[in-house]
Amino acid sequence: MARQMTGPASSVEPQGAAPPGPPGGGDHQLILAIVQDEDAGPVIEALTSDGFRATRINTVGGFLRKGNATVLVGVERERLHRALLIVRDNCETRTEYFVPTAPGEVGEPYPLDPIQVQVGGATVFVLDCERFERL
Ligand code: 2BA
Repeated sequence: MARQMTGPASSVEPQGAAPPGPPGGGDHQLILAIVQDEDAGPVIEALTSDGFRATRINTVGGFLRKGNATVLVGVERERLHRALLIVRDNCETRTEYFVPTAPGEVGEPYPLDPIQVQVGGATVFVLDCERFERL
């Protein structure tokens, strides 16, 4: 099951004891964090300095069509909170502008007024890991 976390810092506060893992004994979770390009380096550096392993995939946002980064972090359940704090603390909210277009009379699209959007900090999904192995 995926849990999306955006917005307030309280989202990453511990909610009591860690919930039990899924049947079958999976004790790992997979964090899938979509971050802005500018934040990806600091996020990965901070994670690895704290003993986490992380993978960066260069991705593109569907709305702005701008490059961003998806950071995958496999974590033991009891270290999930720490990893989420690191992601949150290394991602900024930034203002971007999106210029929509409308079809023109001669086929050439023409630009409309720019739309301002707030991007980030991070869009985070946490998935239960059915199985984790290093082969
Ligand atoms: P984009 O899809 O390029 O979206 C960039 C920002 O544009 C979003 O920031 C949001 O502020 C705005 N935006 C997105 N879709 C919109 C819409 N239909 N109408 C108006 N404004 C819209 P964030 O929410 O911080 O998202 C940053 C990036 O995270 C997204 O880049 C996308 O790559 C990813 N993302 C966000 N929510 C997602 C979701 N539910 N599933 C998968 N990826 C998601």
